[in-house]
Amino acid sequence: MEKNFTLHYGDLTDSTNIIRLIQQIQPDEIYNLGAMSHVHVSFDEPEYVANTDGIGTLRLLEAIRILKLEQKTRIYQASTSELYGKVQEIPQSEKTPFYPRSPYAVAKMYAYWITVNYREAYNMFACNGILFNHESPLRGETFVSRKITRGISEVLLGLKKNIYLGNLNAKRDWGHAKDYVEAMYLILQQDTAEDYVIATGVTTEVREFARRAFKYVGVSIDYEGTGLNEKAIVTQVENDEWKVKKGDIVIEIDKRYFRPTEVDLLIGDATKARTKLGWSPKHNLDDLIQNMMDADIKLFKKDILLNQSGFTQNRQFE
Ligand code: F7E
Repeated sequence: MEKNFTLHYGDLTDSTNIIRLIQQIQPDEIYNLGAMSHVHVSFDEPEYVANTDGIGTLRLLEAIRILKLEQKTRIYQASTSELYGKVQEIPQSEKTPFYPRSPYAVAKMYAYWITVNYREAYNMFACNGILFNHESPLRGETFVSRKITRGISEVLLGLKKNIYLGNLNAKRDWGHAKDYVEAMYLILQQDTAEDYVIATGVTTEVREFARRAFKYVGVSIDYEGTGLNEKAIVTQVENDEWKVKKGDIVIEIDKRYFRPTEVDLLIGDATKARTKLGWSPKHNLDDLIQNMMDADIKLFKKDILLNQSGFTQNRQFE
């Protein structure tokens, strides 16, 4: 069988490793998605994040230059809507000024500009994709979308009573990761190296994401109370398979999930990607929620079956 995929050990904090790998592989394209990407966690390990997410990008760019691969190897830098932080403009486009609000975003800001600088200084094909939140069933368990779809699945199946969340007011422009990887690929296939915003142009509150995810599985909720006392309460259940009933409290607030500085509102303007790349998302938020809910319900049903047959697994992440 022909082998078309090889894994290598790599570490963005180790220049020697990066240089040796690139020398060995002689890649046509590099997609730098490597990062400590959890915004809240970045407040706890800011130096590590600066090293990996910021200087890590520099190490890749330098490796290409040291190896004289500037004219062969194209590089995509995973930039982020977190750069807009305390937004200076609505919606956010390639021209909107940055105002990062976390050690993660500050590190990514360095990575953004060093990518631009190497493109201009050394004529490298180096591009930033400024991607807004993109999710899928593969999303890490601690990001809010997955925390909600996993949490709801556990609640429905009677594995836990409720979900603890932080700031329900935050608004995000959520897309499906499947669409976004296509955009990354297209960015590196162009004649000229440029930076692009990739977004759906629709923004939704965390509160509404959770409401829609419950709704998809036939459970209606209402929110009551404000601030730390806000709760989501079940008002109707249309599927008697689920172990929830009217009056159950299914979402509560825990202040430890709030960030020292928050990004309140993100909504992207992907006009440039639409016009120049011919890119537009094929999936909307409801498609994404359905895909994630279906996958997580299946996952926990499988866990229950495994547990019943004597296997134990621990999926308790937050
Ligand atoms: O939070 C709020 C939270 O952690 C979204 C990363 O991939 O996308 C991601 O960054 C919002 C925030 O993603 C909880 O305060 C409420 O306002 O899912 P998230 P993020 O911070 O937007 C960008 C594009 C990246 O580049 C990042 O690498 O949801 N929120 N309650 C919560 N967030 C979490 N994690 N957990 C909660 O309980």
